[in-house]
Amino acid sequence: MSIHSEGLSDNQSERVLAALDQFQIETPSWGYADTGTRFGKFYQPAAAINLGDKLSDAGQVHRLTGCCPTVAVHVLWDFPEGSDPAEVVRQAEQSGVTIGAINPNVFQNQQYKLGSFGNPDATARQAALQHCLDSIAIAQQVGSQHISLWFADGTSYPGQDNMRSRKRRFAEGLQQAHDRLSHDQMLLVEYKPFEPAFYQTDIADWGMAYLLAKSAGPQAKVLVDTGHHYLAQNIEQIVAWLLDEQMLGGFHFNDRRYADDDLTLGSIDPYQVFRIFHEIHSYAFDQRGVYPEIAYMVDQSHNLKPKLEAMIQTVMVAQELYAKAALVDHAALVVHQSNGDIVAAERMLQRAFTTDVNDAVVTWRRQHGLPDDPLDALRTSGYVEQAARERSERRDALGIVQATSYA
Ligand code: PSV
Ligand code: MN
Repeated sequence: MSIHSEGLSDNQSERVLAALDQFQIETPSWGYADTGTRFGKFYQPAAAINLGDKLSDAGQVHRLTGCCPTVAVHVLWDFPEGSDPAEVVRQAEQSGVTIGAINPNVFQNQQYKLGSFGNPDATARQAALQHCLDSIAIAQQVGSQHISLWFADGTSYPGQDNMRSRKRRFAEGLQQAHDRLSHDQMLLVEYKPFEPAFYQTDIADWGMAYLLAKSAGPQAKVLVDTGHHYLAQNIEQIVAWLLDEQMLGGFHFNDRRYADDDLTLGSIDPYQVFRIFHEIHSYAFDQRGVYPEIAYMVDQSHNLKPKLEAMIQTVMVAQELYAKAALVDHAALVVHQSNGDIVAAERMLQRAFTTDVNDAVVTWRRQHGLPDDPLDALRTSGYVEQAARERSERRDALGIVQATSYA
Protein backbone atom coordinates (compact mmCIF):
# COMPACT_ATOMS: atom_id res chain seq x y z
CA MET A 1 0.00 0.00 0.00
CA SER A 2 1.30 3.47 -0.86
CA ILE A 3 1.91 5.59 2.19
CA HIS A 4 1.52 8.76 0.18
CA SER A 5 -1.30 10.95 1.43
CA GLU A 6 -2.81 13.80 -0.51
CA GLY A 7 -1.06 17.08 0.27
CA LEU A 8 1.72 15.56 2.40
CA SER A 9 5.21 14.62 1.23
CA ASP A 10 6.25 10.98 1.63
CA ASN A 11 8.46 12.02 4.50
CA GLN A 12 5.57 13.77 6.26
CA SER A 13 3.27 10.79 5.73
CA GLU A 14 5.94 8.50 7.17
CA ARG A 15 6.27 10.72 10.20
CA VAL A 16 2.52 10.65 10.81
CA LEU A 17 2.38 6.87 10.45
CA ALA A 18 5.35 6.37 12.76
CA ALA A 19 3.87 8.76 15.34
CA LEU A 20 0.52 6.96 15.33
CA ASP A 21 2.23 3.59 15.62
CA GLN A 22 3.67 4.56 18.99
CA PHE A 23 0.72 6.53 20.37
CA GLN A 24 -1.75 4.91 22.73
CA ILE A 25 -4.11 6.60 25.11
CA GLU A 26 -5.98 5.12 28.07
CA THR A 27 -9.67 5.82 28.60
CA PRO A 28 -11.21 6.17 32.10
CA SER A 29 -13.90 3.84 33.39
CA TRP A 30 -15.64 6.87 34.96
CA GLY A 31 -16.10 8.42 31.52
CA TYR A 32 -18.66 5.76 30.61
CA ALA A 33 -20.99 6.00 33.61
CA ASP A 34 -23.57 8.61 34.60
CA THR A 35 -21.73 11.46 36.24
CA GLY A 36 -22.58 15.10 36.60
CA THR A 37 -21.69 18.45 38.02
CA ARG A 38 -22.40 19.28 41.65
CA PHE A 39 -25.57 21.00 40.41
CA GLY A 40 -27.13 18.10 38.57
CA LYS A 41 -26.83 14.99 36.47
CA PHE A 42 -28.28 14.54 33.00
CA TYR A 43 -28.75 10.84 32.55
CA GLN A 44 -28.09 8.81 29.42
CA PRO A 45 -29.90 5.52 28.84
CA ALA A 46 -26.72 3.99 27.37
CA ALA A 47 -24.58 4.94 30.39
CA ALA A 48 -22.70 2.04 31.94
CA ILE A 49 -24.21 0.56 35.11
CA ASN A 50 -21.32 -1.54 36.28
CA LEU A 51 -17.67 -2.23 35.55
CA GLY A 52 -18.57 -4.87 32.95
CA ASP A 53 -20.47 -2.21 30.96
CA LYS A 54 -17.61 0.28 31.30
CA LEU A 55 -15.11 -2.28 30.02
CA SER A 56 -17.41 -3.17 27.17
CA ASP A 57 -17.68 0.53 26.19
CA ALA A 58 -13.92 0.96 26.44
CA GLY A 59 -13.58 -2.13 24.25
CA GLN A 60 -15.84 -0.55 21.64
CA VAL A 61 -13.73 2.63 21.68
CA HIS A 62 -10.58 0.54 21.20
CA ARG A 63 -12.12 -1.55 18.43
CA LEU A 64 -12.94 1.60 16.46
CA THR A 65 -9.81 3.69 17.17
CA GLY A 66 -7.15 0.98 17.59
CA CYS A 67 -5.21 3.02 20.16
CA CYS A 68 -6.99 2.61 23.50
CA PRO A 69 -6.09 -0.87 24.72
CA THR A 70 -6.18 -0.04 28.45
CA VAL A 71 -8.79 1.32 30.87
CA ALA A 72 -8.13 3.32 34.03
CA VAL A 73 -10.26 2.25 36.99
CA HIS A 74 -11.28 3.89 40.26
CA VAL A 75 -11.03 1.51 43.19
CA LEU A 76 -14.15 2.39 45.19
CA TRP A 77 -16.32 2.93 42.14
CA ASP A 78 -15.19 -0.15 40.22
CA PHE A 79 -14.00 -2.60 42.86
CA PRO A 80 -16.76 -2.67 45.47
CA GLU A 81 -16.15 -4.66 48.67
CA GLY A 82 -15.59 -8.32 47.87
CA SER A 83 -15.05 -7.95 44.13
CA ASP A 84 -12.70 -10.44 42.55
CA PRO A 85 -9.71 -8.97 40.65
CA ALA A 86 -9.38 -12.17 38.59
CA GLU A 87 -12.96 -11.76 37.41
CA VAL A 88 -12.23 -8.13 36.43
CA VAL A 89 -9.24 -9.28 34.39
CA ARG A 90 -11.47 -11.84 32.67
CA GLN A 91 -14.17 -9.27 31.91
CA ALA A 92 -11.58 -6.87 30.49
CA GLU A 93 -10.13 -9.60 28.30
CA GLN A 94 -13.59 -10.46 27.03
CA SER A 95 -14.04 -6.82 26.00
CA GLY A 96 -10.66 -6.70 24.25
CA VAL A 97 -8.94 -4.37 26.75
CA THR A 98 -6.70 -4.64 29.81
CA ILE A 99 -6.77 -2.80 33.12
CA GLY A 100 -4.59 0.31 33.16
CA ALA A 101 -4.02 2.81 35.95
CA ILE A 102 -5.53 2.02 39.34
CA ASN A 103 -6.95 5.12 41.04
CA PRO A 104 -7.30 4.82 44.81
CA ASN A 105 -10.15 6.89 46.20
CA VAL A 106 -9.34 8.73 49.42
CA PHE A 107 -11.74 11.60 48.98
CA GLN A 108 -15.29 10.44 49.39
CA ASN A 109 -15.56 8.68 52.73
CA GLN A 110 -16.70 10.66 55.78
CA GLN A 111 -13.41 10.16 57.60
CA TYR A 112 -11.65 12.27 54.93
CA LYS A 113 -13.49 15.49 55.79
CA LEU A 114 -10.20 17.02 56.99
CA GLY A 115 -8.08 15.17 54.47
CA SER A 116 -6.48 11.79 53.84
CA PHE A 117 -2.66 11.71 53.89
CA GLY A 118 -2.71 15.29 55.21
CA ASN A 119 -5.37 14.74 57.89
CA PRO A 120 -4.34 15.85 61.41
CA ASP A 121 -5.91 12.63 62.73
CA ALA A 122 -3.54 9.64 62.54
CA THR A 123 -6.44 7.16 62.27
CA ALA A 124 -7.75 8.85 59.11
CA ARG A 125 -4.23 8.97 57.67
CA GLN A 126 -3.78 5.28 58.40
CA ALA A 127 -7.09 4.47 56.68
CA ALA A 128 -6.00 6.40 53.59
CA LEU A 129 -2.62 4.68 53.55
CA GLN A 130 -4.23 1.26 53.97
CA HIS A 131 -6.56 1.99 51.04
CA CYS A 132 -3.57 2.95 48.89
CA LEU A 133 -1.71 -0.21 49.91
CA ASP A 134 -4.81 -2.27 49.08
CA SER A 135 -4.96 -0.48 45.71
CA ILE A 136 -1.32 -1.36 45.03
CA ALA A 137 -2.16 -4.99 45.83
CA ILE A 138 -5.15 -4.85 43.44
CA ALA A 139 -2.86 -3.37 40.78
CA GLN A 140 -0.49 -6.30 41.26
CA GLN A 141 -3.37 -8.77 40.95
CA VAL A 142 -4.69 -7.25 37.74
CA GLY A 143 -1.23 -6.69 36.24
CA SER A 144 -1.42 -2.90 36.32
CA GLN A 145 1.73 -0.83 36.26
CA HIS A 146 0.37 2.54 37.36
CA ILE A 147 -1.11 3.73 40.65
CA SER A 148 -2.58 7.14 39.98
CA LEU A 149 -2.85 9.27 43.09
CA TRP A 150 -5.07 12.31 43.33
CA PHE A 151 -5.73 13.82 46.75
CA ALA A 152 -8.59 16.19 47.49
CA ASP A 153 -6.65 17.26 50.60
CA GLY A 154 -6.36 20.84 51.61
CA THR A 155 -7.94 23.42 53.86
CA SER A 156 -10.66 25.92 53.12
CA TYR A 157 -9.89 28.58 55.74
CA PRO A 158 -6.72 30.37 56.84
CA GLY A 159 -5.43 28.89 60.09
CA GLN A 160 -7.45 25.67 59.67
CA ASP A 161 -4.32 23.50 59.84
CA ASN A 162 -0.54 23.74 59.79
CA MET A 163 0.60 23.64 56.17
CA ARG A 164 4.13 22.45 56.99
CA SER A 165 2.80 19.58 59.08
CA ARG A 166 0.46 18.59 56.28
CA LYS A 167 3.38 18.57 53.84
CA ARG A 168 5.38 16.26 56.12
CA ARG A 169 2.41 13.94 56.61
CA PHE A 170 2.13 13.67 52.83
CA ALA A 171 5.81 12.90 52.40
CA GLU A 172 5.54 10.13 54.99
CA GLY A 173 2.41 8.57 53.47
CA LEU A 174 3.80 8.60 49.95
CA GLN A 175 7.07 7.02 51.08
CA GLN A 176 5.14 4.22 52.79
CA ALA A 177 3.05 3.64 49.66
CA HIS A 178 6.18 3.65 47.51
CA ASP A 179 7.74 0.95 49.73
CA ARG A 180 5.00 -1.46 48.65
CA LEU A 181 5.47 -1.13 44.89
CA SER A 182 6.77 -4.06 42.94
CA HIS A 183 9.76 -3.27 40.73
CA ASP A 184 7.68 -2.64 37.59
CA GLN A 185 5.09 -0.37 39.22
CA MET A 186 4.97 3.42 39.24
CA LEU A 187 3.24 5.93 41.52
CA LEU A 188 1.83 8.87 39.58
CA VAL A 189 1.34 11.95 41.75
CA GLU A 190 -1.31 14.34 40.45
CA TYR A 191 -1.65 18.00 41.43
CA LYS A 192 -4.52 20.47 41.31
CA PRO A 193 -4.58 24.09 42.51
CA PHE A 194 -8.03 24.17 44.09
CA GLU A 195 -11.29 22.26 44.50
CA PRO A 196 -12.61 20.84 46.71
CA ALA A 197 -10.36 22.83 49.07
CA PHE A 198 -10.63 26.58 48.51
CA TYR A 199 -7.90 28.09 50.66
CA GLN A 200 -4.96 25.74 50.24
CA THR A 201 -4.48 22.43 48.47
CA ASP A 202 -1.75 20.12 49.76
CA ILE A 203 -0.47 19.16 46.29
CA ALA A 204 -1.37 22.33 44.45
CA ASP A 205 1.14 22.45 41.63
CA TRP A 206 3.78 20.54 39.70
CA GLY A 207 6.59 21.71 42.00
CA MET A 208 4.88 20.25 45.06
CA ALA A 209 4.09 17.03 43.19
CA TYR A 210 7.70 16.88 42.01
CA LEU A 211 9.15 17.30 45.51
CA LEU A 212 6.80 14.73 47.02
CA ALA A 213 7.40 12.23 44.20
CA LYS A 214 11.18 12.69 44.58
CA SER A 215 11.03 12.13 48.32
CA ALA A 216 8.76 9.10 47.89
CA GLY A 217 11.33 7.20 45.82
CA PRO A 218 12.58 6.42 42.31
CA GLN A 219 9.31 4.84 41.18
CA ALA A 220 7.22 7.98 41.68
CA LYS A 221 6.65 10.59 39.00
CA VAL A 222 4.38 13.51 38.32
CA LEU A 223 1.02 13.28 36.57
CA VAL A 224 -0.08 16.36 34.62
CA ASP A 225 -3.85 16.80 34.35
CA THR A 226 -4.32 19.52 31.74
CA GLY A 227 -7.40 20.87 33.56
CA HIS A 228 -5.48 21.37 36.81
CA HIS A 229 -3.79 24.71 36.14
CA TYR A 230 -4.51 28.38 36.49
CA LEU A 231 -5.69 29.89 33.25
CA ALA A 232 -2.55 31.71 32.15
CA GLN A 233 -0.18 28.89 33.09
CA ASN A 234 2.27 27.66 30.47
CA ILE A 235 1.58 23.93 30.66
CA GLU A 236 4.07 22.96 27.98
CA GLN A 237 6.87 24.56 29.98
CA ILE A 238 5.92 22.40 32.96
CA VAL A 239 5.99 19.40 30.60
CA ALA A 240 9.42 20.46 29.27
CA TRP A 241 10.86 20.78 32.78
CA LEU A 242 9.44 17.47 33.95
CA LEU A 243 10.78 15.76 30.82
CA ASP A 244 14.21 17.25 31.39
CA GLU A 245 14.14 16.02 35.00
CA GLN A 246 12.83 12.61 33.86
CA MET A 247 9.91 13.12 36.19
CA LEU A 248 6.98 13.17 33.77
CA GLY A 249 4.95 10.05 34.50
CA GLY A 250 1.72 10.68 32.66
CA PHE A 251 -1.14 12.89 31.58
CA HIS A 252 -4.79 13.24 32.31
CA PHE A 253 -6.10 14.89 29.17
CA ASN A 254 -9.16 17.09 28.97
CA ASP A 255 -9.85 20.68 28.00
CA ARG A 256 -11.35 23.59 29.88
CA ARG A 257 -12.39 27.18 29.48
CA TYR A 258 -12.50 28.19 33.15
CA ALA A 259 -11.42 25.58 35.70
CA ASP A 260 -11.38 21.77 35.77
CA ASP A 261 -14.19 21.62 33.23
CA ASP A 262 -13.55 18.13 31.79
CA LEU A 263 -14.37 19.23 28.24
CA THR A 264 -13.30 17.08 25.32
CA LEU A 265 -9.65 17.46 24.43
CA GLY A 266 -8.86 20.30 22.03
CA SER A 267 -12.39 21.68 22.11
CA ILE A 268 -11.14 25.02 23.48
CA ASP A 269 -7.42 25.19 22.75
CA PRO A 270 -6.05 22.54 20.38
CA TYR A 271 -2.84 24.54 19.88
CA GLN A 272 -2.00 24.06 23.54
CA VAL A 273 -2.31 20.29 23.20
CA PHE A 274 -0.16 20.49 20.08
CA ARG A 275 2.49 22.48 21.99
CA ILE A 276 2.52 19.86 24.76
CA PHE A 277 3.06 17.09 22.19
CA HIS A 278 5.68 19.22 20.49
CA GLU A 279 7.72 19.24 23.73
CA ILE A 280 7.59 15.45 23.82
CA HIS A 281 8.69 15.03 20.19
CA SER A 282 11.39 17.65 20.76
CA TYR A 283 12.68 15.80 23.83
CA ALA A 284 12.73 12.52 21.86
CA PHE A 285 14.68 14.23 19.07
CA ASP A 286 17.31 15.24 21.65
CA GLN A 287 17.34 11.61 22.85
CA ARG A 288 18.14 10.37 19.32
CA GLY A 289 14.59 9.29 18.66
CA VAL A 290 14.00 7.45 21.93
CA TYR A 291 10.64 8.40 23.42
CA PRO A 292 10.13 8.56 27.20
CA GLU A 293 7.63 6.21 28.80
CA ILE A 294 4.57 8.35 29.44
CA ALA A 295 1.12 7.14 30.45
CA TYR A 296 -1.27 9.08 28.22
CA MET A 297 -4.71 8.99 29.78
CA VAL A 298 -8.02 10.72 29.25
CA ASP A 299 -9.71 12.15 32.36
CA GLN A 300 -13.14 13.29 31.25
CA SER A 301 -16.67 12.41 32.20
CA HIS A 302 -19.42 13.90 30.14
CA ASN A 303 -22.70 15.18 31.39
CA LEU A 304 -23.98 16.57 28.06
CA LYS A 305 -22.27 14.88 25.10
CA PRO A 306 -23.03 11.20 24.45
CA LYS A 307 -20.30 9.41 26.35
CA LEU A 308 -18.84 7.12 23.70
CA GLU A 309 -18.93 9.84 21.07
CA ALA A 310 -17.14 12.27 23.40
CA MET A 311 -14.48 9.67 24.16
CA ILE A 312 -13.88 8.76 20.52
CA GLN A 313 -13.84 12.44 19.55
CA THR A 314 -11.17 13.04 22.21
CA VAL A 315 -9.07 10.10 21.07
CA MET A 316 -9.25 11.20 17.42
CA VAL A 317 -8.20 14.74 18.35
CA ALA A 318 -5.33 13.41 20.47
CA GLN A 319 -4.09 11.26 17.57
CA GLU A 320 -4.37 14.13 15.11
CA LEU A 321 -2.52 16.62 17.31
CA TYR A 322 0.18 14.10 18.23
CA ALA A 323 0.65 13.41 14.50
CA LYS A 324 0.75 17.12 13.60
CA ALA A 325 3.36 17.78 16.28
CA ALA A 326 5.47 14.98 14.78
CA LEU A 327 5.77 17.04 11.57
CA VAL A 328 8.06 19.65 13.11
CA ASP A 329 11.55 19.36 11.63
CA HIS A 330 13.62 19.57 14.81
CA ALA A 331 16.99 19.78 13.08
CA ALA A 332 15.82 22.87 11.16
CA LEU A 333 14.16 24.30 14.27
CA VAL A 334 17.45 24.09 16.18
CA VAL A 335 19.14 26.14 13.43
CA HIS A 336 16.45 28.84 13.55
CA GLN A 337 16.67 28.92 17.32
CA SER A 338 20.43 29.31 17.37
CA ASN A 339 20.21 32.05 14.73
CA GLY A 340 17.67 33.85 16.89
CA ASP A 341 15.24 33.73 13.97
CA ILE A 342 12.07 33.91 16.02
CA VAL A 343 9.68 34.18 13.10
CA ALA A 344 11.11 31.23 11.18
CA ALA A 345 11.18 29.11 14.35
CA GLU A 346 7.59 29.93 15.28
CA ARG A 347 6.41 29.33 11.71
CA MET A 348 7.68 25.76 11.90
CA LEU A 349 5.26 25.10 14.73
CA GLN A 350 2.43 27.00 13.08
CA ARG A 351 2.91 25.19 9.77
CA ALA A 352 2.88 21.79 11.42
CA PHE A 353 -0.22 22.74 13.42
CA THR A 354 -2.15 23.87 10.35
CA THR A 355 -1.12 20.93 8.16
CA ASP A 356 -4.03 18.69 7.29
CA VAL A 357 -2.94 15.20 8.38
CA ASN A 358 -6.34 13.61 7.96
CA ASP A 359 -5.49 11.55 4.86
CA ALA A 360 -2.38 10.13 6.52
CA VAL A 361 -4.38 9.29 9.63
CA VAL A 362 -6.92 7.48 7.44
CA THR A 363 -4.06 5.62 5.75
CA TRP A 364 -2.90 4.50 9.22
CA ARG A 365 -6.41 3.36 10.09
CA ARG A 366 -6.70 1.36 6.87
CA GLN A 367 -3.32 -0.26 7.50
CA HIS A 368 -4.71 -1.45 10.84
CA GLY A 369 -8.08 -2.59 9.52
CA LEU A 370 -9.87 0.27 11.30
CA PRO A 371 -12.75 2.38 10.00
CA ASP A 372 -11.76 5.62 8.23
CA ASP A 373 -13.87 7.63 10.65
CA PRO A 374 -14.36 5.97 14.05
CA LEU A 375 -17.10 8.43 15.03
CA ASP A 376 -19.17 7.70 11.93
CA ALA A 377 -18.52 4.01 12.49
CA LEU A 378 -19.82 4.26 16.06
CA ARG A 379 -22.98 5.99 14.85
CA THR A 380 -23.71 3.32 12.27
CA SER A 381 -22.68 0.39 14.49
CA GLY A 382 -25.89 0.41 16.56
CA TYR A 383 -23.75 -0.24 19.68
CA VAL A 384 -25.09 2.74 21.65
CA GLU A 385 -28.74 2.02 20.82
CA GLN A 386 -28.32 -1.62 21.76
CA ALA A 387 -26.58 -0.65 25.03
CA ALA A 388 -29.38 1.83 25.79
CA ARG A 389 -32.05 -0.87 25.31
CA GLU A 390 -30.27 -3.55 27.26
CA ARG A 391 -29.14 -1.27 30.09
CA SER A 392 -32.58 0.36 30.46
CA GLU A 393 -34.14 -3.09 30.87
CA ARG A 394 -31.46 -4.07 33.36
CA ARG A 395 -32.00 -0.84 35.34
CA ASP A 396 -35.73 -1.57 35.50
CA ALA A 397 -35.06 -5.09 36.71
CA LEU A 398 -32.65 -3.79 39.36
CA GLY A 399 -34.99 -0.98 40.40
CA ILE A 400 -32.46 1.73 39.47
CA VAL A 401 -34.26 4.99 38.73
CA GLN A 402 -32.29 7.08 36.28
CA ALA A 403 -34.42 10.09 35.41
CA THR A 404 -35.13 12.85 37.90
CA SER A 405 -38.35 14.79 37.69
CA TYR A 406 -38.21 18.56 37.49
CA ALA A 407 -41.98 18.94 37.94
C1 PSV B 1 -9.72 15.13 40.13
O1 PSV B 1 -10.29 16.30 39.62
C2 PSV B 1 -9.36 14.16 39.03
O2 PSV B 1 -8.68 14.82 38.00
C3 PSV B 1 -8.57 12.99 39.53
O3 PSV B 1 -7.71 12.51 38.55
C4 PSV B 1 -9.60 11.96 39.81
O4 PSV B 1 -9.12 10.67 39.87
C5 PSV B 1 -10.52 12.19 38.59
O5 PSV B 1 -10.54 13.61 38.47
C6 PSV B 1 -11.89 11.63 38.72
O6 PSV B 1 -12.57 12.22 39.79
MN1 MN C 1 -7.20 13.88 36.77
